Amino acid sequence: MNVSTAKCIVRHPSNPILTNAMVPYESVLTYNVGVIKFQGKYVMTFRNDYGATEKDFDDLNAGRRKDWPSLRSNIGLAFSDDGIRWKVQPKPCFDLHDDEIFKAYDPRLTVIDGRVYMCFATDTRHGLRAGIAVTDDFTKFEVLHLTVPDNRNMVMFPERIGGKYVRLERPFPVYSRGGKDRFDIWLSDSPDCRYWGNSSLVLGVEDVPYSNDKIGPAAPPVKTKKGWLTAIHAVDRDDATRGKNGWEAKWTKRYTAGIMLLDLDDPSKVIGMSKETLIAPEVSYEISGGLRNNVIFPGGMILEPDGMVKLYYGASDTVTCLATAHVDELLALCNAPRK
Ligand code: BMA
Repeated sequence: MNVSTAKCIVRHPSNPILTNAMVPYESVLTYNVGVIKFQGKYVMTFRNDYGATEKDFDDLNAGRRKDWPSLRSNIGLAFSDDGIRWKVQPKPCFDLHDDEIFKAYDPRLTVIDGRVYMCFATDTRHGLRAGIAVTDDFTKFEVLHLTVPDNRNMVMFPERIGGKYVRLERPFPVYSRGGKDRFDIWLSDSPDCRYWGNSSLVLGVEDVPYSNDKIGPAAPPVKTKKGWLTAIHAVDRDDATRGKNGWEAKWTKRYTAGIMLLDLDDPSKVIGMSKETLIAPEVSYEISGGLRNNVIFPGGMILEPDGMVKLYYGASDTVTCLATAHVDELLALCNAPRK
């Protein structure tokens, strides 16, 4: 499968914009972020993996150790004045673990009615559950909701639609989809952000020409005149020719980013979608030197007043990067109908 990055995408020259060297507490991987503009600043929450070093993985690869280093995760917080240069705060802002929940990770941020909602994934004893927490100050978080397993990659729309909170999500159906990854994007709504229902299918993996495995929501949607513009991630897998690529023993998947447009009034309706990838792994920090090379995992998208879009993504499950494009070019890629 040939994939490439759309011509309108510009990778920022300062990439990677977040690395573990910028984190003042234990950290080995800093990736998969949520980003918002809030109270005059850019705010980022990021997945911070710790509990092992690059040397542990080198030792594993060289046969000097046998066991996979046990990585733990918490969620870090960073602020920025320009969305490019980030200052990581002295402590992680969110850490969920108890007898049932092992960890929370992959945070995505959305501001709704002046409050900050953070969607996240959790690994638990009884499966993977997606959660939603709300905060006003990034210090105190109230967990409003956790799905039943298995669900992940949840993102919220930045305003209520038809009076309801709305989210995109990615459940993991197994039995009815052949017992392997054939995972799709769904939408649900809620009157209060705690009880969710009215679920409907938005996009099936078979509708995405550059995926042969699974898809998922990536960054929370941004509102444009033509519709809700939102990034997705898509996986293509090649077990026959891909082997070790990164610190892991075997990594045969590739994660790319795509872009689609949803109807403003009925966001379960896809009204435009690029048939080609938006960002494919191509440059050094995306294709080499990481935990799992060839992973582009967007989690934050900001539409600036001048029409430029900032897209933040995890690269190689190791660092965080920024790419930009003009909103009109992204809409053109979606072949948006004229309104
Ligand atoms: C997904 C999640 C992400 C990760 C991606 C690529 O299933 O675990 O956190 O970035 O795989 O490894």
